[in-house]
Amino acid sequence: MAVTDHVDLDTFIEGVKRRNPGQPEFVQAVHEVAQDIYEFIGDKEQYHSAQILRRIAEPDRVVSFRVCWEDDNHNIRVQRGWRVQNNNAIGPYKGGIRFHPSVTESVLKFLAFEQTFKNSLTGLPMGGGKGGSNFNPKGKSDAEVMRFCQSFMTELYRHIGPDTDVPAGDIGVGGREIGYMFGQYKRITNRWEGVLTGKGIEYGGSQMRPEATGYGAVYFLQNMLKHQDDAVDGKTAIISGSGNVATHAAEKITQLGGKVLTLSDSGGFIHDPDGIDQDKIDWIKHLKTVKRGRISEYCDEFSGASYHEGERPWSVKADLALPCATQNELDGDEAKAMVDNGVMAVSEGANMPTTLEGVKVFHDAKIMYGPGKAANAGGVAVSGLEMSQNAERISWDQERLGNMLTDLMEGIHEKCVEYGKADGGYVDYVKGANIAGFKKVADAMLAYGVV
Ligand code: NDP
Ligand code: 2IT
Repeated sequence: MAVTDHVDLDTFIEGVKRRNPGQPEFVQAVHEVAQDIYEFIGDKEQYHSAQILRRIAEPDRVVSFRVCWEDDNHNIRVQRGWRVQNNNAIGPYKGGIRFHPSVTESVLKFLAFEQTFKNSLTGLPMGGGKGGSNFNPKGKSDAEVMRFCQSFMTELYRHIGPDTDVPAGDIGVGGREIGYMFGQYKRITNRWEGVLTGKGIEYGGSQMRPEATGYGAVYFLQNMLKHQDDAVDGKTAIISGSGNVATHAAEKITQLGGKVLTLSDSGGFIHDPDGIDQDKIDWIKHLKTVKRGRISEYCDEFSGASYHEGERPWSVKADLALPCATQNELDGDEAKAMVDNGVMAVSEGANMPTTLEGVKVFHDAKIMYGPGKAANAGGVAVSGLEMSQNAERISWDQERLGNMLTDLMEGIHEKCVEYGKADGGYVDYVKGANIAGFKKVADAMLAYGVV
């Protein structure tokens, strides 16, 4: 293979920007990874000459399609759907589906890119993908959501399959939506197969999948603290979001003896100085998944709590922080306020919730900072186990899956420490996750030659 001229990091990023105009989230995610990968590949000529990073940062394919559906008032509505298949070097494309009005091709490309590294870190054979639509499920009836999901799957089904691409849930896609989409796939193909994960227990879902991302983010936090001879017990935590990931993160923090002070949604955050205990978490789960209400309603139910409209929870003083809502929900100024307030560890349940400036603040302050691609990998890891159970046509019990999840998160933490340890006991978890995730994918790509 010919030795190519190495482009430097700045030139590489300029190229990414030029090739992806109007896609800031995608450029941001590639930038964050490229900084560490450039350092790692340094003089390793094989990665340069095979253009590995350039190839991982160019999705294998992006499928975009029209999704028509009829609302309850008989209006015909038109949405856009996508599936980004980023890389399948180490396994079938794997990653969630997001339904949210903010979904764009840029958002899904960043998520599919991140997913490639995250899935590699789990050690399971899964490539990276992501899909979704700008459909807004808020305020829609069950029947409308069903018709939308069926229409979405009527196009998506031809691009996916249990050995090709296995989607799952993400923002706006939970058990209800997975049920509608799986039902439509089965109906069109006449095949019952593990084509989606996050399914209901009655039809091939895995124990622990609903809990896995939030619990996993807390296990990652626990591992970071343990590495510094510390623990969750007795500490306070600020958490954003109030969906699947946030409520399960809150549950595990509480179980480990921590006190959760905040949760949020896109309208604002609630602050409960008495702590959001298990009864309150159960009430929120019901509010969000059954009543489909707003987090502000918490203050009508529980006295002593306050609602802060249009604000994010990062100004509340606490020991631990878990951003579990969405991308770029924590900026440089907020990160600085957190560090000044004494936050000692951050574990990201969401994908890329911290801006590049925020990451730099955490890094410079040398606090424990677990990036999403490592800290929230428990969800997709249990999805991988759901795929294995479906392929074998068996179901493992909750205890077994619970143990597998804790082991997987410990393994991911170890890999981050291996590649991210620095002087004075500090661990750069971003660097560790990026390099460990990259290496496996890159070496598989080298084995395939130029494909
Ligand atoms: P849910 O739809 O269950 O919950 C999303 C939560 O985030 C809601 O509280 C929502 O508030 C809030 N939110 C969404 N968009 C915004 C926004 N633009 N600004 C402020 N708040 C917002 O999704 P999940 O809990 O599944 O996902 C949360 C995060 O975790 C995402 O980043 C997702 O990619 C990531 N993740 C999820 C995994 C999973 O297994 N589900 C796995 C790994 C990562 P509102 O109700 O107002 O919309
Ligand atoms: O971001 C993620 O890792 C997810 N939304 C879960 C993906 C999956 O395939 O379970």
